[in-house]
Amino acid sequence: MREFQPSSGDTHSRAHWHVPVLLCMLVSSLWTLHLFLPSRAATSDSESIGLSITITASAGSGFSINLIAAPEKRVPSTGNDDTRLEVEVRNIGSTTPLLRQIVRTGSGGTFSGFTLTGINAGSYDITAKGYSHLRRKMPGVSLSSGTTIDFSTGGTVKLLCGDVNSSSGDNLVNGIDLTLIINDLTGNTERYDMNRDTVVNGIDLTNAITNLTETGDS
Ligand SMILES: [Ca+2]
Ligand SMILES: [Ca+2]
Repeated sequence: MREFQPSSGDTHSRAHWHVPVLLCMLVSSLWTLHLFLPSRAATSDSESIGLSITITASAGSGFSINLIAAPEKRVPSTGNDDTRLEVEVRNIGSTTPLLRQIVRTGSGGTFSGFTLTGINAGSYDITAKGYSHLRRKMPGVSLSSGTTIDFSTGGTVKLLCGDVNSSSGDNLVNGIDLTLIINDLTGNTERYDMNRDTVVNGIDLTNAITNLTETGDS
């Protein structure tokens, strides 16, 4: 028997058959790569996204001023002016505070180093309200580092007493305030002790009645 040997013609025929098949496989692979790989344009777009610059307007870093406020009816009338003082800084003509802060003034009615955080030096309305007193506003004052704001105008103007309701008062003296004082007669609640002689009595009630229906600056 003769063992089968491929002729040279068979070899040529098989190679001839393989060429188009390999070409088809190559085209198919390239097409698959095109579908699943991101296009060049898409890659460029991705690279351009994510580069942004944020510019934030900077608020003032703040500065400190000094305050003077004198509550009325204190006995003695000097060296007895300490109070819980609520201070607001506002844009001129506005009643919305840019800053509200409560401080405790000393016996001379002064507070040094009141810091206006986040506010630039300039002109503002500034208000002060005592713990038992109506608000006083100093309109359009120039504030900068070291400024002293004297709510007593050299000791000639005092904060009116008698507003003792709610946490900070309602800036009005009326029957609600009088009732609170009456209910503490013979007591020693600091807020009802208008003259600050450590006892709440008829003198404190009379001081509040003097200002009945008075309202403070808005
Ligand atoms: Ca009141
Ligand atoms: Ca008293």
